[in-house]
Amino acid sequence: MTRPTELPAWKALQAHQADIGALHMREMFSSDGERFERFTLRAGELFLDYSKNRVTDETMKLLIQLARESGLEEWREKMFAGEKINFTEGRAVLHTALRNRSNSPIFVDGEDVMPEVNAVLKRMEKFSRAVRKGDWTGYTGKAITDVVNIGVGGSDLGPKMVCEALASYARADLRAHFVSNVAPSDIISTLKGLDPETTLFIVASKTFTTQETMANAHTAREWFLAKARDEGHVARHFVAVSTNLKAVSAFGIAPENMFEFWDWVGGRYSLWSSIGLSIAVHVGFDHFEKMLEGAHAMDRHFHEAPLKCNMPVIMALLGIWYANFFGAESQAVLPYGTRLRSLPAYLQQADMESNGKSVDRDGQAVDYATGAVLWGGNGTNGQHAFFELMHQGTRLIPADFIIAANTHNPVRDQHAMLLANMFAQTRALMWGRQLDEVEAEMRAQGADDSTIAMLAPHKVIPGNKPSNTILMRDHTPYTLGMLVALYEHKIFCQGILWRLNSFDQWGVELGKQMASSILPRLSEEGAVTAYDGSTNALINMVKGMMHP
Ligand code: G6Q
Repeated sequence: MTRPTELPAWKALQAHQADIGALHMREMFSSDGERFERFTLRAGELFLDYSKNRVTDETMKLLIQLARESGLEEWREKMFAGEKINFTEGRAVLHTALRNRSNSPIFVDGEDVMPEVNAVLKRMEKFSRAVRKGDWTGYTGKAITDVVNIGVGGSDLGPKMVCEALASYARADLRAHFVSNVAPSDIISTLKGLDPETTLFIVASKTFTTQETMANAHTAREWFLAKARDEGHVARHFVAVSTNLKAVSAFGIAPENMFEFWDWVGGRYSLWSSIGLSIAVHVGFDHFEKMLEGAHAMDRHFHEAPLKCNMPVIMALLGIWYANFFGAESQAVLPYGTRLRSLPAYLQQADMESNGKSVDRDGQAVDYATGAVLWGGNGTNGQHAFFELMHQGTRLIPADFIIAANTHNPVRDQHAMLLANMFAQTRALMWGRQLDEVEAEMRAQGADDSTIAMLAPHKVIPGNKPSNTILMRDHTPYTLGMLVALYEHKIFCQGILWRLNSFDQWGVELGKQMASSILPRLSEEGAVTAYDGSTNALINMVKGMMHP
């Protein structure tokens, strides 16, 4: 397999970077009145402005050529067709089937998965409607008021992010909580204030063997039984979402209270499956369905749009341009507003677990950068914290800004302020403030020459910092579905161009294995000697510190 770095387009991009790498976006905008028109695109209800990037027509042409030479279009077909592109685990990658609202057949091992997908959706609908209407009651006949999703990683981050993002659609009398950390304070502080009679637990685990989730689920069960007493009441308060029927039954949850999903749904791509049950209960199944529709619209766009006007493709290519040709090490995601505050954490998993790999599909060590460090936070808060490094630090940090034109909570002109701040940041990052401008401003304010000489260099903002702006009219379940699917496909494209398997996570598995091996050592008699010097010593030290 040809390495990406050996492709003609890669080499051409290297030469091109040497030509235009130092060009300032100020000049690009000044010399081109139509830059915005050419470097923007729409996909359904999402609009992308990528004109504030260090690209020219030639850059985009070469990047598209790189995508072609990497076989992106062929790989895209393979994914949608249900081929087992997650070859290290022998699995198809079909989260797109979960939101396939057109219901066209999708085959895995010769069998159409759509009837099963639809059947589980129907069960989710029935269950979530019953809970919301108060038809599904707790063991004393009271309606459910609190839903606690117990899961971690892919079985937590998605539903949590979506429930927060769609809080405007939720009912105040049906709250959602998320317990993920094995640290006891997580479950204990969540249970405080909850009533076992009106609390429903969703134990969400694809494997149903994850140590943290199982521990939290057992703690929740004990807490529940301390009041309910009778094991027979568990059925009304514990449901499971899993692919592992045997383990679910062993836990004591009856098969009729288990919502299934399948091994072709990766954990970090699972919020569209029954892992989204807490979403359906908290914001309603209709809204959950709208989110699936939005994601499906993005799937179709990704599947059908030509590469040069394909939003996930363009975003992926821009990321590669900076990571591999400018040496950028990270990517910031900056949703403006408060509802999407957990989007960076969600995407951190989606992106870093997928493309944080260093061997290619042939098992060869890569000699080029792969997945960027994804980080971020919501604006305007970030402006008062880490943005300084983006403006004046030594690193190049491409950033995605995300905002809706309208708010669910119109109050005074606060949303206009949010918008103004976001525009100010993307503009300041790109335009900056040059030395002569700083000097002129200081002079106008009456500063003397020596003060100007001393202060001016500190006030220079170099600019030329790239950003994308993703804009939508309203923040709705539909646009949220589109947005999340946009990033999923962006990650897919980058994985293909970097020649990775973006769908396994052996690093995560290793951590799980080691934790299981270490746990019994903590209560074992005598000194631990099984590991390396540091690990042994730390375990033994902690054993000496633990309260009896
Ligand atoms: C996701 C990862 C990982 C996984 C969690 C939880 O792609 O595999 O984050 O989701 O480790 O796993 P379970 O759902 O099996 O408990």
